[in-house]
Amino acid sequence: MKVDYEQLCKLYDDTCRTKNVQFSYGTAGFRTLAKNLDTVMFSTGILAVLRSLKLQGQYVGVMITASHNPYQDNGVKIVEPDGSMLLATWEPYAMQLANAASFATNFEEFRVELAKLIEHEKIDLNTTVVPHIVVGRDSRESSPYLLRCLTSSMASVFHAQVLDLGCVTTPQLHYITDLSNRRKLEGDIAPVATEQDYYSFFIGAFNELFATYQLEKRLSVPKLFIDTANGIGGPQLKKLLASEDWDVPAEQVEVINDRSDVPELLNFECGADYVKTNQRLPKGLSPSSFDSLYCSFDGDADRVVFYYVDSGSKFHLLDGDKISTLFAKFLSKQLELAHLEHSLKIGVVQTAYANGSSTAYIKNTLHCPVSCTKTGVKHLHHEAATQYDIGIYFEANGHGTIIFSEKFHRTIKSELSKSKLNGDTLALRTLKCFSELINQTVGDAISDMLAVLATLAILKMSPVDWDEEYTDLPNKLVKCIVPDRSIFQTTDQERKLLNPVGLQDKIDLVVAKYPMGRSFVRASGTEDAVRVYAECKDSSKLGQFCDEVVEHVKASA
Ligand code: G16
Repeated sequence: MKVDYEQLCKLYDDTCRTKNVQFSYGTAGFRTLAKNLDTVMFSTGILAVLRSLKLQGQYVGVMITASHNPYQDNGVKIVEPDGSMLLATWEPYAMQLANAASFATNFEEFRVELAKLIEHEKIDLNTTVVPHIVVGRDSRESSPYLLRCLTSSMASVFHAQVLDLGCVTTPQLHYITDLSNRRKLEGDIAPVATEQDYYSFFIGAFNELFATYQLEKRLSVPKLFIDTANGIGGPQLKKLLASEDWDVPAEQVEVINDRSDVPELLNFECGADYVKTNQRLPKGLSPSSFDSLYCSFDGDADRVVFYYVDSGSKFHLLDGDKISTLFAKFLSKQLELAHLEHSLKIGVVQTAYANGSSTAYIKNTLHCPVSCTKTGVKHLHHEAATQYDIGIYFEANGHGTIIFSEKFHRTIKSELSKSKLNGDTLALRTLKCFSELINQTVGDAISDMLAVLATLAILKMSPVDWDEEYTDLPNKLVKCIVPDRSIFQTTDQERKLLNPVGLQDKIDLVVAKYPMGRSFVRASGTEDAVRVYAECKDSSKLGQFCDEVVEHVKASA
């Protein structure tokens, strides 16, 4: 490959307008005001190409999104060839390269830093390998311009082949990256993966699960309302609902907050983050129908939370904890029915935000192991994939999926071949279908929603039955704006503060006053804020409890 440095220099000068800003690769990649992202996009495009070269030209994904953030923000993250998040050891490179572009006074200085990275990773630029990149973006107004900053050097300087998916959800980008690589392995003539593959695959798995139980293709609730946060989830979900193979009656599903064409409406008083944080209905919904089920996606459709309203007009949230407990209950039972409970290990992964009641329910009622990791699906995903054969992970905010191990697939295949001779295969077939219905690459609002709907239908559970499995402790999440959030450093999976010194002791004293009290403080990795979480037994004391912690945070900041 002949790298055209003259061209790279020109693009650097034209593109990198944001200078002398320190960038960090946070919970979900780079994320900040869209107008400050040109430089980061430029460097991230180069890094994605280097990652692909390092991996012998496999497809590497890049998604332009700021997910739940307000419409003025944007962001970017890199996806590994298997659809997982960028390898942790490459995150520092992403930062180094972005900051080199930001602080360099000329192209030569940037080129020196780039050369160091190439040498450090022993990437051979004199290769015949062609880098392959898949790019996608959510519905934000700033995304087309940022896409140009991102991709400008890919083909013209590094001779990369770029597959531009246009507007897609984040999980679609992850899924298509993974599928493109699997197809590439099968031979060069294999067609590149498309959005249509995504719809066909997940609808197919949903239909098969219903067929396995000989269930009529109807939802178990009279109606499902889906709030798509005025983001990219709206149009993409509608494509799924319009697919030939989707045959749930149209009158059972209504998509609301689907104005992805009005940029300012994105995540505004709607969507998963709004509903979870405020514990109330989103804009556009009134509690008209008490036997309906509702759900909300976030701006790029990688999170989902459910809810319903009871006959007394009370709002009930069925968040990520409730989703993971529903799946844990269902899949544990299937393992038992298949007599595999001793050979395959099922477990749940949570973060500090998980409601204390959910953790107790998983341990004491379901008798499943529970792990706790830091916030950020990359941490949960890793734990789920390495510790369990069925690793269920959900953040309370609705971001999660289930990872099925190689051993799981081998075991199910072999048991299914044996049981053909012995008769009852229902539980085995259920486990197999479920492992296909759940997006294996990343948390996915659409796939998670289908899996919840199928589970409720099979178990014949209403939203009330689901909710009544355990009762959440009253809880509150507050965003606290401080001058410098980087001083808030944590330990113990973010459950305790190390810095500012002395603040944790003050929080502990507050917590001790409230029965079943728990509180923690951490800096957000996606917004310029510190998050304060509190839960306790008595809902009438919760506000005061949270306020006391917030006061200490503000005084220490
Ligand atoms: C991202 C991450 C999630 C995380 C959330 C909030 O979600 O993918 O794992 O829970 O940010 O993170 P923080 O509290 O650090 O701001 P999304 O949906 O915004 O991509």
